[in-house]
Amino acid sequence: MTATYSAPARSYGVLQQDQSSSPHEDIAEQIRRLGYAILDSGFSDAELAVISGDFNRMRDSYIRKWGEENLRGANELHTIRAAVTHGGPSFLRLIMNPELHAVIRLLIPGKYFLNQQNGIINPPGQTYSQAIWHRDLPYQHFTTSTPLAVNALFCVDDFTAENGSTFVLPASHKSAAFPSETYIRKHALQVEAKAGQYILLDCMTFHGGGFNRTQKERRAVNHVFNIPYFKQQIALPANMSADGLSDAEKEMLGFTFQEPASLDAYLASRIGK
Ligand SMILES: O=C(O)CCC(=O)C(=O)O
Repeated sequence: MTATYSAPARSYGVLQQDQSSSPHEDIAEQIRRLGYAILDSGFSDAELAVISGDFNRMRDSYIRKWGEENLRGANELHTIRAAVTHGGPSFLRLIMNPELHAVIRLLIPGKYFLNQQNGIINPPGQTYSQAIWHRDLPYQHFTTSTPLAVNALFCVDDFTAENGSTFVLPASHKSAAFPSETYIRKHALQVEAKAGQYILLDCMTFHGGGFNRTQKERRAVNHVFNIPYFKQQIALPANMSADGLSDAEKEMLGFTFQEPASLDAYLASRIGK
């Protein structure tokens, strides 16, 4: 049993201590130490209603375009890939949210950009592709001193224990291997969050969706932001126009991180640097 009386207020033998002087720094520290945290997006109720409506519209047209049976056959029926390339301005707003970047900037020093943005549906009473333990850099077994990528799962609906809110294995980004079954049984934790919040993870934290025991779908939009050395899940710049995008938006979507196609192009990109 874990008792919850007051923790010691003083320490001895401490030569180094993290400092935190803002809510964003508190969140960044929790992600560094435990691998997960919750962040308020600051979107108003009216903005959340628009995002919710846009999510449904995007999903309907995606299924019409790619076909329900095809998507089911590919185990993709509950995932809407590359949302920003076809879903409209709400999805760019989710990517560029200032609260989100106030935290990611503290976690990833230097440049980072969007690797992927996927709508995720946790369907009632059945399993789905994300409901199994995984890292968002899957098949990778190593640890790093700072995150190489950060996962931001935007909750379109409330995430509750009943509707299969996300499970995390706290601090699992600190060990290369997937933990034992006993460890998982004892330490897996289900994170509840409100619509309009992001569940943030160090991308190496093992996590997975829970089982939705309600009658309603539970919707989310997942984002992975990574250092510019990784390729995107789907090449976003090749699938959307840069017209009307600011320089910051182009950078975040990867337009400025494409690998030069030739030596000529590489040398041209270095002129004046
Ligand atoms: O749906 C969830 O709760 C988890 C989603 C997830 O694991 C992912 O998109 O990587």
